[in-house]
Formats: sequence, C-alpha cells, structure tokens
Amino acid sequence: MIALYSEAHAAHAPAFEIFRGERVPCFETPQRAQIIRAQLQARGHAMGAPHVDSRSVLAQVHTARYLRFLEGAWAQWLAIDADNAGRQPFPSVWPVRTLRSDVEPANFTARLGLYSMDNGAPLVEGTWQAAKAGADAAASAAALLLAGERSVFCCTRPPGHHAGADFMGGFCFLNNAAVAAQALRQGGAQRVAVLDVDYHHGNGTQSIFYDRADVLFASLHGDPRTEYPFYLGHTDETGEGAGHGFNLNLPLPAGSPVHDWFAALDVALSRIMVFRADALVVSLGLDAFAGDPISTFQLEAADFLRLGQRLAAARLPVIFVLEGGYAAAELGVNAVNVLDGFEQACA
Ligand code: SP5
Ligand code: ZN
Repeated sequence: MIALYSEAHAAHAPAFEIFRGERVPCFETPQRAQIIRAQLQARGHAMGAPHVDSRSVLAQVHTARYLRFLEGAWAQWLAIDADNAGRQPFPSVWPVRTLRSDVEPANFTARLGLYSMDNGAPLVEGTWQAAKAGADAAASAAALLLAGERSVFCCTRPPGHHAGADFMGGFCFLNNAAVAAQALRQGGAQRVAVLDVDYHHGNGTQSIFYDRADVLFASLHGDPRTEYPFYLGHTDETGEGAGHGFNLNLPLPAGSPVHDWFAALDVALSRIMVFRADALVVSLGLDAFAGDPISTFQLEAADFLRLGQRLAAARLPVIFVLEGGYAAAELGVNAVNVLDGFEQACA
C-alpha cells in the first residue's frame, strides 16, 4: 500500500503537556510516526510524499479565522515577548456558555482559548508546518484514490479527529480525515463514509459533517460518560437537518472486551454498506490497543490484522489516516497489521 510521509511532522515536538497541573512528557511524539515508517519499510510498503496543496480543501473544512490564527500563532506568541521562544502557550480562558465566541479578542491567550476545546493540544513553532503537511497528505491520498488507487495510508501527525471547524484539542489541529473526505467529495465521489476506530470519539469530524447527508460519520469509542472527549459521542447524536441519520456513534464501556469491539465494528460497516459509500476514510487510531497507556480497550496486535481484513470486506477504496495510539514501541506493528490485513483480504 502507498504510504504518504513527510518529515515535516517532526517539526511538531512539544516539550511537555499538562497533566494534573504538572508538566509531563507528551504522549504524542515524533517517534510515533518514525516507528510506523520503519515498520512500513520493513514490510516493503511504498513510501511517497504529499504532492497536493490542501489549502482550498482546508478552507471548506475549517473557518478562515481559525486557519489564520493557527498559521500565525507562533509569530504572535513571540511578538508578545521574545523569551516566549522557549515557552509553550496554553489556553487559560474559554468562551463557554453565555460568553461570546463571535468576537475575536486581541489578547493572544484569549484567542488561543477561543480556538481550543481543552489545554491538550500543545502548540510549538513547527505545529502549523507539521499539521499542514498532514492535511496535504490527506488531500494527496484523495487524489490518488480518485485516480484509481485502492488504498492509501497517511502516516501523519499530529492527529486530527478532535479538531473541529474552528478549534484545536486532544493533540489535534487540522482535521486530516475531514480533509480526505471533503477532497474525495470535491473530486467526484458522491457519498463518502468516515469510520473512526480511534479509542476517543472523533468529535471534530462528527461536528464538521453533522448536518450533511453526503458524508456519513460512524465511530467506535470509549463511552464519553467516562472517556475523553466527554462532551460528545453519545448514541443519541444522529445528525441534524439534512444530516439526520448520517451520524452513528457506537460508544463502548471503558474496558470492553475485544468481542464487543468487533461486534460494534460490524454494526458500523453494515451502516456504511447501506449508505452505499463510494469511498471510505478510516480514522486509524491505534489506541484501542490493550497496551495503550491512556486507553482501556483490549485489542492485541493480531486483532489489528483482523480489523484490516474486516475493512477489506466492504470492497471500497480506502484512505487510512493515522490518529492516536500512544504505545509507541508497538505502534508500527499494530498500524501496519491493519494495512497488511486489508491488502491480504483484497488479494
Ligand atoms: C488523537 C487522540 O487520541 N487524542 C487523545 C487526547 C486525549 N487527551 C486526554 C487524555 C487524558 C488522559 N488521561 C490519562 C489517564 C491515564 N492514567
Ligand atoms: Zn485517541
């Protein structure tokens, strides 16, 4: 399978994140993509570079003011104080209910809060460059699929599925899966399904397509009553307006056994078949792995091979987009198992 990879991801390497009020090493590291790339090469997958500028598709997925902020954020952070070069900005104030989000404050931290769902997306000098390269990979993957490729893997980070039209969060800045789906639509696919198998609900992707019938969003994830992102991902979120019936959430209790996870996968794939999707975008988080340090599902390496096999049964062209997964040492085997399972079952 063609895997798209750009070294630009490594420019996003935050020194720390905040956990329980203290600085802790980031879970979402450059090493993640490097380990997956090494495994792709070891198993003979072809590596390519992103070749499409995603900017026009990004403008359809994200708001203009959010893109403007994200691209200029580091320069504005430095403009406040030259010593900020050695500091990471974090939001400390958010426009929750009753507060206005339509007026963009002049204060940098206030704007960072406006464009953030949490303090869990550490921003550094190279964040825009890395995130933009990820979006370019997603747009490139769509171009390859539209030209007849059966499947493409975007080996990209930072991840994207928590990022909404105008906010970052949960390690995510630009919604790569949404870019892939929108680029497929733009290029002529009539119906696109996004299947999100990351441990965490893809709140950003859901919200971007919530009122649309042309992009079906289906997600398996830890029940948001106990798991991040907490405020979205329940079963009664079925879409709105024209999008009613085109959003499917399959939350599972924390600690759920593998059998239940695959039963939910079958439900999602059945819905995707009824939808008659022309193409499938898989938000491929690997944090459903039993060894994941921040998640509670029980999948083992062999289960990721099975996942790839099950996905192949849909007989659709597929773009795999890397999302979460924090057991770095096992990430390569688990990710490439999905791709190999898929290709073995296609053959
Ligand atoms: C893309 C993705 O997977 N984002 C995940 C963001 C999760 N952020 C919140 C993490 C909270 C972790 N709590 C860990 C408790 C472990 N003892
Ligand atoms: Zn996740």
